[in-house]
Amino acid sequence: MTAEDGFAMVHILETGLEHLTHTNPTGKPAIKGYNVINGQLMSASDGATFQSTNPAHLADMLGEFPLSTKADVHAALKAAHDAFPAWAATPAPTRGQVIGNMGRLLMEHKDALVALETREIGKTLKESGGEIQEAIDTCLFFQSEGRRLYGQTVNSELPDKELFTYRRPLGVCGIINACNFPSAVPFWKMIPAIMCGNTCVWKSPQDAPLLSFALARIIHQAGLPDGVINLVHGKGSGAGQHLVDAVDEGLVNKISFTGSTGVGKMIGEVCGRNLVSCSLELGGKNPLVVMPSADIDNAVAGAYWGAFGTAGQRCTSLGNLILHQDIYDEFMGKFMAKVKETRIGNSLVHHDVLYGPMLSKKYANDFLTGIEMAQGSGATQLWGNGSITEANRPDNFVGDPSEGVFMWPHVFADVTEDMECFHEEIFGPVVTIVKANDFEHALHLANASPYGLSSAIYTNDRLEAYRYKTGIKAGMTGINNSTSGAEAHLPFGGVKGSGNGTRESGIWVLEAYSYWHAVNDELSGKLQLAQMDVDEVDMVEAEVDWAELA
Ligand code: UN1
Repeated sequence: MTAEDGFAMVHILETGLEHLTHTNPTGKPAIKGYNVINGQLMSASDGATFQSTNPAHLADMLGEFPLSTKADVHAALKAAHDAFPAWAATPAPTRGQVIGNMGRLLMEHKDALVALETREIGKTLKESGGEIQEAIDTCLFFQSEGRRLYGQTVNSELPDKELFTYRRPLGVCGIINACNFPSAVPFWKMIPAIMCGNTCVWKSPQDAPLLSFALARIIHQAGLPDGVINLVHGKGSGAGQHLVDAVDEGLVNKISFTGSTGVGKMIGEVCGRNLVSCSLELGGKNPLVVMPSADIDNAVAGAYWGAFGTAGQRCTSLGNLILHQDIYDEFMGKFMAKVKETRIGNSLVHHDVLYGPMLSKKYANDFLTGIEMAQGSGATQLWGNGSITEANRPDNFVGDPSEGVFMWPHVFADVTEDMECFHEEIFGPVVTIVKANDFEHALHLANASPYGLSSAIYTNDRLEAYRYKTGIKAGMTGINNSTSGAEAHLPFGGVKGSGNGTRESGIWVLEAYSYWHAVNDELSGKLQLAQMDVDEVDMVEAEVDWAELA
């Protein structure tokens, strides 16, 4: 917190937004963003900041945000720690009421939040709308969970004794999410976390700090007590790393992370050596199989959306498209016709595009490195030409490509299991296509990558669908559907390289943010020993003389 900063130490609800003296070509304001620690607006302890820019229009700067230091992250952890006892003791239905208020406030501000999300990360307005709605649905689902959050009554093996189970909160949760789902995913994590009575330190994604700041304001307006959710901005190796390091210092009881498999493994190691629970939602190389009995037009539509929707920047995006050899030519004819017609551009200006820019320059650079890797693998590049520029633009690009970071859709065919591009996720608009000889081969290929997040099959043969469903190793499977499209009340997560088996969403996520507390109440007024302490308890039937009944 800087002394010269007038806004530092002002409560989040006591002030409006502070505009920077910066002129954007779009005419939209740039704002001064803050960390939110114990309900107070705070700058970084050393005053350092970073900027958020619109990836569809790089000259459009959304605002400046604190580049949080270790001291800032520790201040946020202290606030979360201090707020924990009172929040954990707040009745669950009351916690649910606050969460319900959040959902209703999000509805009220939905249009503005949708436009803001699209301005900050470039996702189409339609998809931003779906994502904000997912955050709302998550709030509405967990509002009523406040009236359940059930434990159990369990029969005792001893008389005059009762057994119970209770869900208890874990404590302070560190929340780290990626910028591709900057509203739904932090809500997937934090809403069940606070429902269970935990408090949070939320590290916003470096490419979506303004939306995160807006969401933090709204959740406080909904009546969330100070310190229950604390927001710190920064870059991954800074604030995010300080939060993970705090696990080693005993200051964090849970980490929930969505991001790359490499970072997820590092977090898993730190949490593992401290016996701290972690939820890890990581990468994917999601397979989609098309069999001869499939409705080919429907399969083309699902594969096209899975590969290129959100510019391929979902962990559930289609990776390996596995086509049965008998329908290969027909499928590819229809698929490539769609790929070549893809409308790309700035969704704030052109509403009918399939996808917009990459999430940021960093994602653009990483994607181009991935494309080079695919080219080096020896696959056949059927379509795509890297970055879109004025001199290198596909037919249906709309607008001025030099304004943002836009990519061609890419298609690589003749991919085989021994190639690096078969195994490695390339985050962006690209699909790798593999030919399968028969169902067994297709299933083998679908299981052959190191990941196990989402998966799909198009078939009208019910036995084939059943064999795929039972034979695939993945956290999620679509039958005659695309690889993406999570729902707020269904468990989301992966196996193998895609995660550590924890789940988000629905009732299942409660396991990730609570522990079971078993309580026994001995009413007999004496020491009764359980069966494990004595040879036998009084459960044995008395000896009956069956002969007397004869
Ligand atoms: C979906 O498309 O099913 O980061 C949602 C991601 C996921 C959300 C995907 N956590 O892409």
